[in-house]
Amino acid sequence: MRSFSVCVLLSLVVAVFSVPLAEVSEQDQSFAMSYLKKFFNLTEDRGPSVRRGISPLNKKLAEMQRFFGLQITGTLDADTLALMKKPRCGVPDDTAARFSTFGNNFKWQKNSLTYRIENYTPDMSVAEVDNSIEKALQVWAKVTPLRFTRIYSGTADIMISFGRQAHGDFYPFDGPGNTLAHAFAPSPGIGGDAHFDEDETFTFRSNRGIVLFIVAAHEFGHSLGLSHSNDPGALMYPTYSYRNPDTFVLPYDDVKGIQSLYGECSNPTVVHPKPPTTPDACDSTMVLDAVTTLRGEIIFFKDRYHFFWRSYPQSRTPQAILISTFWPSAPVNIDAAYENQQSDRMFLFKGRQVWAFTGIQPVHSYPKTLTAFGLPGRVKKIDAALHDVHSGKTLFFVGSYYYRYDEVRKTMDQGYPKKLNQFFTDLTTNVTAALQYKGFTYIYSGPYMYEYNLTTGRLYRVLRNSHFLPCSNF
Ligand SMILES: *[C@@H]1O[C@H](CO)[C@@H](O)[C@H](O)[C@H]1NC(C)=O
Ligand SMILES: *[C@@H]1O[C@H](CO)[C@@H](O)[C@H](O)[C@H]1NC(C)=O
Ligand SMILES: *[C@@H]1O[C@H](CO)[C@@H](O)[C@H](O)[C@H]1NC(C)=O
Ligand SMILES: [Ca+2]
Ligand SMILES: [Zn+2]
Ligand SMILES: [Zn+2]
Repeated sequence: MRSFSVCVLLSLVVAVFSVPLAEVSEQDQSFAMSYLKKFFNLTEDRGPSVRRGISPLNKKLAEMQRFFGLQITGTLDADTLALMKKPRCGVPDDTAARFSTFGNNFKWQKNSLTYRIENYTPDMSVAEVDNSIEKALQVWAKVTPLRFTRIYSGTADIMISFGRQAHGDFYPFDGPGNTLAHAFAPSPGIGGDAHFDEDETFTFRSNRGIVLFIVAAHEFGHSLGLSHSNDPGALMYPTYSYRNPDTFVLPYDDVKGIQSLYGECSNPTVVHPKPPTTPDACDSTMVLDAVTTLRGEIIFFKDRYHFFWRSYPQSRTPQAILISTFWPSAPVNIDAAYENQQSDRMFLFKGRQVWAFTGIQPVHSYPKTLTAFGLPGRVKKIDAALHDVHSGKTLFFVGSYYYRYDEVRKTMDQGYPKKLNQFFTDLTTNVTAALQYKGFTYIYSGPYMYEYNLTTGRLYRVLRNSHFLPCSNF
């Protein structure tokens, strides 16, 4: 069983901004049970923990919550259920941290491997499928001595096929949603093979379906001997997220994982882009891209990721989540963000464009240009934005100036831009992010955050960027 891996993608319903469940429906209960049986080895037998009053179910829930960085309650709360319903791969989650492998017994004993595409999905053109598969294998070849040769007949090391329901092994697919694909770890016979569920809608690069390249690259990770990582930025993370295939670079954690099995690239003269690492929310030197409230929570943006601050009674380690997990159409490396609570919209800015979302739903007619949004044409990008609930005005920070926008009249206020240090005294560098929370105004500049009263301009405190996060480093 350890050599076998299944990729399951549960329906794309994501309940992000959820409240604790008042009661869990019977359906959700049994859904959670089968999830834990499948991925966390929940067994029916009555172990010694039952006598101590902790049910195996609560223990497994806690184990799962620890793996995903959720608050460890040991109960089926809303966040836990939402995560269970997210698209994911079906390999049981090894509770070891970061990358893990199936062990040295499950790796190829050669560096030259063959693959064969046995059939095609009608969702995409033949050329698109060929390209997706080839590119997905090259993801791994680029960082290892592994080389892949395509064959058109006979048995390849990696046999690739599309099928629905029962398709010739003991692991039938399940119709649209849920199981997406599965792959078998290195071994003779079925080992290395990857099967894709024909009942899914695969796409070449659109975020409106399942990007075949991303799923194939993840599956081939299993075909080569990797199991799951709990690094949320890793390709081998259990849940599926849309990623742009044109800019995809294998993350650092996966590079370390595959190189632990096969060693480094044998051709080091080829320069590859630096593998992305996942930012640590508690790094005291981190400069955030943007910060905003969203329905009572605070979201911090950094690179391709966001972190949440939630009003939990208990603290937990903040976990980086890919921006695309919740907002597939949103940009990465954003400039600024703010929330207008009255219209229930979150705005994200990058370059000359602005995107709008209600919760996780994109707002029609966006993205817009900054000019269409009401900013003067000379503004090429903004550094930060914050919405003042009290006055209903939004402040835009641009270099050493700031603008004030009237959300009702949809125009900039007269007399702006103003010099930043005329009002926000003590700010010596440009603003990197801004936030209003519980009446206080927070201006982020580099790794610091300045706490102001927006009525009086009085500076109260200078704090670390991680002030709102449950970090123990300040
Ligand atoms: C699953 O749990 C059973 C019973 O607790 C145990 O015997 C078995 O080794 C576990 N399997 C894995 C793969 O951890
Ligand atoms: C601050 O903003 C101004 C205007 O956009 C720019 O010229 C300057 O380089 C920025 N300074 C820093 C330290 O980023
Ligand atoms: C800001 O200053 C005004 C005027 O002194 C005061 O009424 C208000 O309570 C202050 N706001 C905060 C958040 O302390
Ligand atoms: Ca399916
Ligand atoms: Zn997987
Ligand atoms: Zn199969």
